[in-house]
Amino acid sequence: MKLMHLADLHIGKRVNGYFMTDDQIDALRQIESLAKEQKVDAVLMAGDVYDRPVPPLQAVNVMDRFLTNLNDAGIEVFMIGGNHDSVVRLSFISTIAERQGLHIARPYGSDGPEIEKHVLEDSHGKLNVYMLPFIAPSDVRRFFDDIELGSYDDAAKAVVNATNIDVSERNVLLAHQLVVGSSDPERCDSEEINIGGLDMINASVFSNFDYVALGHLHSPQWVVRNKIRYCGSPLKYSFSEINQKKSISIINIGGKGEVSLEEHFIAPPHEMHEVRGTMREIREIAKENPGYRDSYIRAVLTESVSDAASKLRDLFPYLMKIEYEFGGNSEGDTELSHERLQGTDPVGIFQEFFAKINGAEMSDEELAAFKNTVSEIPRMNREDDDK
Ligand SMILES: [Mn+2]
Repeated sequence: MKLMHLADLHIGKRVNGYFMTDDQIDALRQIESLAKEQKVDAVLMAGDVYDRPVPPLQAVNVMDRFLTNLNDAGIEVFMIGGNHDSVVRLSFISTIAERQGLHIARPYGSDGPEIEKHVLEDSHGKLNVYMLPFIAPSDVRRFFDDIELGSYDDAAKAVVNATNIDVSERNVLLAHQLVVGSSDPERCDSEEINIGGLDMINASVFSNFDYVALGHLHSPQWVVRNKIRYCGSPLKYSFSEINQKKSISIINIGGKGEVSLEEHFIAPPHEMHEVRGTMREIREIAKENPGYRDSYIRAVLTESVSDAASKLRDLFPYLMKIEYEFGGNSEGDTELSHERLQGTDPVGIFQEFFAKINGAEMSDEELAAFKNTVSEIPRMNREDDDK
């Protein structure tokens, strides 16, 4: 069985004010040709199909075209919603779509506590495809009154345990969560940061699956080699991804436990680069790199320049961002980096912030009120999505 694993398309996304839709149309065309050329049996789309719960019209049209073309080519599609999608909206009409070979995951819990399952078949027998759209503990609690579900890890464990998985058959799961194996994941700025790592799920929760097709992290990477993978986003969605090599993952599944990866590369219509220096140095860089005229550029000026935007735009028509770095006042001082946020709990970070702003520590009462609010956030996020 040949499965193309996609995720984090974020159709309709805007990066630094630029709508990426034309780039996305181009990328999807390349993906489509690759799927046909490689004769994949199915495409797995592991969440963040759109960039927002209510995507713009053009984004919906782009997705409609992509899915129709795959369907015309006889390629089945399995799709789940990510934290950016409205799972409810996405799965509208999924019962009818299913008859066409387009399987869109219903919200978790639509048919009880088990993960939604579909069955494919080839010469090796059955291949079960499980689909788990993005879940927070608050989405699953109602099924597990007797279990304390404090973390995303608890929630995922409960959901997997509630699902009857025949380990003698081949099992594939689509999920959109932060799954962590033995080493630290590679992260970037276009992902949503969840302070304190509350959303972390241990890879061992998914040990009964032969392959887990993940979405959420935008850099292609294995969580567990040949078993659990983030395919990454097909395009770069922030300047922190300049050095990432995006790819398209095609997964070959032979008999039970036989999983291998083919990585394919697509050419983005516009590359992404950073230039840094004085105006004179940047002119030099532009001369040495003619390709930068077609690239998205972040320019970091190390001196004050009058009318910098129009001067830079002459050099780089796709200029996305201008930053200044001089006088020791770099942007890094005011931003919380991934490194600083990792391993610190949200309460601790807020206490630090509160003390800095107010010049005094929080009272016990204020602390209790804040903790209470933090525990409500996952629920509030879900309600936001449903608006
Ligand atoms: Mn994403």
